[in-house]
Amino acid sequence: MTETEQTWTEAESARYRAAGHWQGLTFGARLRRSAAAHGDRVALVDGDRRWTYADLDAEADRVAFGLRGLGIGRGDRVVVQLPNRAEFVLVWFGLQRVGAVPVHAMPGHRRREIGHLVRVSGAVACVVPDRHAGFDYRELMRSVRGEHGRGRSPRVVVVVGDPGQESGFVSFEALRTASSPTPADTSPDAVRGPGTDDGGADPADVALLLLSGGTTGLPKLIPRTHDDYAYNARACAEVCALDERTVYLAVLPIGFNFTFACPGVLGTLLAGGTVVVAPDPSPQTAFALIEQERVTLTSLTPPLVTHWVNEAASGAWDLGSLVVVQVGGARLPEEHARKLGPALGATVQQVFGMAEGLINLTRLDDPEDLVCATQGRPVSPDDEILVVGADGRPVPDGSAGELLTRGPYTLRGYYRAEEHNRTAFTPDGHYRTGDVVRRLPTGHLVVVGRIKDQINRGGEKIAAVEVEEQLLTHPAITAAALVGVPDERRGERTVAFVVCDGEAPDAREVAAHLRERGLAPYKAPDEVVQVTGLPLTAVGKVDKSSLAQELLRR
Ligand code: J2J
Repeated sequence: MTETEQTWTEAESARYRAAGHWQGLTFGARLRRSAAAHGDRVALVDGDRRWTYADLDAEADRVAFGLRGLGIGRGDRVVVQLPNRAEFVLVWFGLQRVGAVPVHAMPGHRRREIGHLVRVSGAVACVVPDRHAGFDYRELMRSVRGEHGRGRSPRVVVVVGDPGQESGFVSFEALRTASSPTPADTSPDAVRGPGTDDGGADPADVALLLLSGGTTGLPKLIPRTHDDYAYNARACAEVCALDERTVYLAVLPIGFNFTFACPGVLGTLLAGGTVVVAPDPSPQTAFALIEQERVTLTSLTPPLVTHWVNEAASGAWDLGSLVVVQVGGARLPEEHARKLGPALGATVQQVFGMAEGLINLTRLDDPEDLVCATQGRPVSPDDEILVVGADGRPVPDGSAGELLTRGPYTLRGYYRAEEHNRTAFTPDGHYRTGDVVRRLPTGHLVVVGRIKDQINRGGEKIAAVEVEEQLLTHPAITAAALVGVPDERRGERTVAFVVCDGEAPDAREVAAHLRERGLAPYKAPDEVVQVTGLPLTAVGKVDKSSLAQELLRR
């Protein structure tokens, strides 16, 4: 790994290789193998468009050819901000084929987040749709490039759809067709030279950068290597018993680690199954696809569960193909877990995961009580788990403490974040998750709380500090604290407690201000409450729990 200072030790790497976790294959090479093994099987479905494994492999070559023509190659970072469309997968494997590194952005991200991702990663290009959900991503890219001044970074913007007239903007269609390699070029002998599968990438290289939920002012980037990320996907695929007959429906944003690799898109493709992309997460859209494509596996966040249960109760849909429904990203209330399986006629699996690595899954044959009341156990026998008290010492099983972890697919350092890394990890390399858990004798974990200053709004993570800093840029606000309070639908909603000169702006005005500042809309507080001062703890920090309690009392 070249881009992070902190990585696994030689001894650990050797151990993970010897155990067969790290297989020494890049994603570009894996796609080539899949095409050889499953050529005629359907790999990807988007509406009435379908790609076999052979098609996907050939498409990756075409995209790679176009990327090389733009001067994009090994180690180059490229921000990919695409909604749930097949193009996400085509672009992703095209990038892998030249050894470039996709940076997974979310469709909801705006100028502030994308600008930050471009700056930190040093991205040479971004890939966006023209428009999606009423928003023009070309405008976004123009303002990101504007902010970066004369360097016009990123240099290239690839647009799925109409690129418009801006210089440096090219259409995805032009990229993949401009000068397709001739059949002679793609014959096995001509193409299979060194580096033609993956631009010469090393399996220990960073293959992609994921975005952390964040606890600081700006989100951190998570480096994932070919070896570790493929293991992440394979280990989850094994627990979920994926095979060639698996049909996975991508309902949540496709760039989300859960959807992409737990086992998700990658796990399914590595097993020879079929990935179907859902353009939106509504049960109507998803159920129609489940019927039509005979979907066997999908994944949801808790807020979607109630909608799905209600729609299934209409009896209008044939969901008989569904075998497993995963739920994760935020705590699933036990009552909802108990209803979901019978409502959909499928096995429920709880998923407690993180883009940083560690994935916990309930097992398909776990007794109902474990499935409904725990968040699963680690997928790898080499995941190391510590549950520690405030003194950093392990607490007895059954007691609550902070979850620390290290293992074959958990990061050892954020990307270009040396200072943050000093506190985010223990000296012996355990990642401090900030989650408070209890461990049962079976090894299953129950998430009981959180010590990180992050709000989990139905699976969407919001770093309180990031929003507070932006709130302070409002002319009327002199002090601010963002707090998560219990919410029926999302688990938590955000309340901004503000101290103001004069009258406080209302939630709508605050949202408009934050939008103006370029912040993703989902980070705007659900509620704004004016207070005369913020209560402090004994050590002088804002006492957020007393603010939340005060609100509940009112
Ligand atoms: C409670 N909190 C949970 C759960 C995640 C699979 C599933 C989820 C994510 C994800 C992911 C939770 N109950 N079941 O990447 O691959 C909270 C914890 C955790 C944080 C990670 C995956 N599942 N959480 O949500 O990186 O606080 O990943 O540390 O977005 O979500 O957030 P994120």
